[in-house]
Amino acid sequence: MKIDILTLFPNMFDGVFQESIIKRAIEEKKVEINLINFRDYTEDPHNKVDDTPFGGGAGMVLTCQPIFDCVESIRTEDSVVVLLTPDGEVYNQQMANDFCLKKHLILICGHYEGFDERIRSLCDREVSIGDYVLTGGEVPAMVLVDSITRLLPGVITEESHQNDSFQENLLDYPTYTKPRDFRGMEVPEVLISGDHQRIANWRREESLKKTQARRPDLLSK
Ligand code: 6GU
Repeated sequence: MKIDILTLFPNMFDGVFQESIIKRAIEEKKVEINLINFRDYTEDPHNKVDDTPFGGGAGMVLTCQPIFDCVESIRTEDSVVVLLTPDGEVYNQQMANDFCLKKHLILICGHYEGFDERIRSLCDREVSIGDYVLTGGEVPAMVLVDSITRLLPGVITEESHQNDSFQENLLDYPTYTKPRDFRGMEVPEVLISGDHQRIANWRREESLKKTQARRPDLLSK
């Protein structure tokens, strides 16, 4: 998969893709990530990418020209163009599962006070990562890249995402490792029983209990 990230702040991504699983996925060519500064596409003599809003109001608004020209120069029939914006569809595991099947994602990071409404017409999807306000779409783009990359074939073992929280609209069951007794807190007996059917039943039960207690909204889906 190829992911192009359109941002005015490519340095914000330093480090995030240079550690751990994403780093390995890039090295193993499971994913190619390009940071594109759309300021490079501006035709403004002073390299401007924003302007004041028509009708008045505070702040600067990203203009159409640099983003249109940038997207039009990189998009193909295989591209899915995603705008990161707090008024987008709220991101979830189902959307990650869907995006991980695409060949080419173009992620557009909004910034400043906003962007020209006509930029939405370029995009196939608009995505928010939750009901709170961030300074821009960069952190959300990192969230999408991380959640999508880990689902790509061969990046982590298939089994690891089978059990993920949210994969069936259920939260994960509790896990334990050695020692069996830590400061009097003991590992549930069933996990040491060696009885795989009992363990599977217990995990399912614990997943359901936790989801019921913490996220009953998931169970009604
Ligand atoms: Cl995608 N952008 C911004 N600026 N804030 C957000 C967001 C996106 N998702 C949640 N908050």
